[in-house]
Amino acid sequence: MANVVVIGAQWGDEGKGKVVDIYTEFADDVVRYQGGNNAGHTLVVGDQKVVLHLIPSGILHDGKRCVIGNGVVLDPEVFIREINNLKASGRLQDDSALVLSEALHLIMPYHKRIDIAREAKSGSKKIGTTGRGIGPAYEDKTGRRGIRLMDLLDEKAFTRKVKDVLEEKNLLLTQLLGEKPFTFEEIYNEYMPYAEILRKYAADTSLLLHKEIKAGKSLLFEGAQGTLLDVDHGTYPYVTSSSTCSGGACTGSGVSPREIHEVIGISKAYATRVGSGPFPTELEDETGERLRQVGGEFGATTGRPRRTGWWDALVARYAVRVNGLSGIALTKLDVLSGLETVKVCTGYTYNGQVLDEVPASLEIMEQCRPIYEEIPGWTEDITKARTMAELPENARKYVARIEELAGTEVVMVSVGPRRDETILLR
Ligand code: 2SA
Ligand code: GDP
Ligand code: MG
Repeated sequence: MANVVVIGAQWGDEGKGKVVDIYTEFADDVVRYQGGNNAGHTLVVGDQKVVLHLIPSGILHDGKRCVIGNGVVLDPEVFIREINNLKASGRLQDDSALVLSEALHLIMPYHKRIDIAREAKSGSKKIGTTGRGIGPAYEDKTGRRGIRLMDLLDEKAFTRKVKDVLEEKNLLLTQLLGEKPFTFEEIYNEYMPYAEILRKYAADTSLLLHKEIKAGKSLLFEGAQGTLLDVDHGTYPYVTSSSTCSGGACTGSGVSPREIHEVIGISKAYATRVGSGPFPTELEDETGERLRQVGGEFGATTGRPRRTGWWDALVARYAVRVNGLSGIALTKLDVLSGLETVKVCTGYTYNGQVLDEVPASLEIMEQCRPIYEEIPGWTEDITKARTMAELPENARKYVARIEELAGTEVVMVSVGPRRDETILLR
């Protein structure tokens, strides 16, 4: 019985989907607590590839409950599409396996239009968002004008609240962004039918999780995106709008920090980033292209090619610190097979100085240059290794060096996309 938070220790897409899938075996409830359908997990179950954006991957396991907490922003259209797809493939036969917080905020049609229009207008200052309306939905949440699931379930409240915000949204859309406005009727006609589908999934999920804990059940918190994309701790403003770090698991679910026992960070054996923002170890050469092709580094949501680079110890130590990582799951080690040498970044140079911590200032981080240590590579295919002893010596040395530089234990090494292509160390 342990409650575990799994988070991305870099810029997202570390392979959280696969690792969460493995940990799900030991959990009773899987909880998402931040983000929305900007996330994308690709899972390989048997020979089938499953991509999920909103619903926790725990839904692929029988007997697990999946909870979407208050900290998530939910696009009802996408949610309904995911449940329909799951049902069509014979899953989610029991609707009580999926629960939505009635306090979560909804992504509204104007959020998506604003997100896309702002990005189109921002030229070189583009954040590179996923265009799913995530930022504008969180703005309304903190601005106290969001529409929550409980509002959608109460026709009068929904009507009043949407009418209240629409005037301002339409001014923004038409006057500043040069876009079409929305009529109240078009939103009402689209969203009211959603209410009837969503009603059976809605509950007070903080209370439900509290009761699960009291009953001795184990919870698994599934993070989306990664530490450096956190709105507080990431490379602001090149971040997403939610709390992707471990602290977000508590605020985004209504579970107390005293109930969390483990925090596992997922770190890829190299690094990737989607969208704009500083990335000191980025490779814009053949090696970077090789990592992208061999690692299949293309966004699960938008299909965008991901930027690629070497593993960065400063980023790892930062993730250990702000999340309180009790262990690291190192993924995609197999992607490095065949490289003559592998590099890890052990420091940055900035203005003639050596830095050994991620700088708080974006302007400084943008000018940082990496200091590398070279480690000899290996040529063997490692996807069949199930113990450390089965790895080539240089791959073992690489993992040991990462453990040393990050300052926390490596608890799992992933050597392929499949569930069984894993070395479990704890
Ligand atoms: P947004 O849409 O407001 O959250 O975008 C803000 C920044 O956050 C980044 N971001 C992501 N980075 C990596 N992976 C993400 N999810 C998808 C996936 C990515 C995709 O899991 O594969 O398919 O494009 C994700 N979501 C948001 C984004 O690139 C912006 O830099
Ligand atoms: P997430 O957002 O962190 O869940 O990651 P994504 O699903 O967006 O991207 C990770 C991709 O890497 C997926 O296509 C996985 O199937 C794949 N993957 C996960 N672990 C491994 C691994 O150890 N080796 C290889 N080659 N692929 C992996
Ligand atoms: Mg992803």
